[in-house]
Amino acid sequence: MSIFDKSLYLVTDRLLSLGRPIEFVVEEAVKGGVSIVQLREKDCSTLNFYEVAVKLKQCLRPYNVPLIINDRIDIALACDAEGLHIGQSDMPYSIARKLMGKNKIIGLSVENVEQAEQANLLDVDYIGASPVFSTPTKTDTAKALGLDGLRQIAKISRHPIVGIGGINIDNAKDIIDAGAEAIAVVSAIMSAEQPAKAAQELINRIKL
Ligand code: TZP
Ligand code: MG
Repeated sequence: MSIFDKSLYLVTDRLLSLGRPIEFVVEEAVKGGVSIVQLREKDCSTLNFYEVAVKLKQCLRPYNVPLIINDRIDIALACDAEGLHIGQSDMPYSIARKLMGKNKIIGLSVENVEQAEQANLLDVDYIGASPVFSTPTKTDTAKALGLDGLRQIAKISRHPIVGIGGINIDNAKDIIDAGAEAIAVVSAIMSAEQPAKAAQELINRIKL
């Protein structure tokens, strides 16, 4: 069974954590059933990014939950993260694989069917279908795929698919039914009053 099989993937955003430390929200979310965590930082120093990554790595180890670093391969290597997530304009996959090694997880965002076809030529561990729905959390995205776009990608992709963008308790199951193995959320957990409960409810919904 793949680690992406009907899993709940949390992507962090420090601005959406209601003032709580990222590691607090992440640990609560993991207690609620999150099984993969991506540290995504947009506006902090390298030192701060590295320090949060090390803290998260320590916090996730007892739960056996992999830490994926968004974009910054230097941070992923420095904290010995389990994986790296790259977008279409980030480090090319072949270089990322060479630097990370064959045992690490590498995920690649795809925004349309053509990019998913290209990803079929690469040994990425998963693709992130992005964004499924438009979302205020990230506005500089490609056009939303919608469930139809996600279905088209699922039809042709040989990789496990993680859906991201605008996913919440009401549409979580639709994402799995459209062919994704996992759902990735930011605000549905980072901004939840009770992140553990929010995670548990999402998991219950997708495991149906
Ligand atoms: N990549 C595509 S959409 C997105 C990212 C990081 C943000 C998703 O945030 P939310 O709050 O789950 O809609
Ligand atoms: Mg990126």
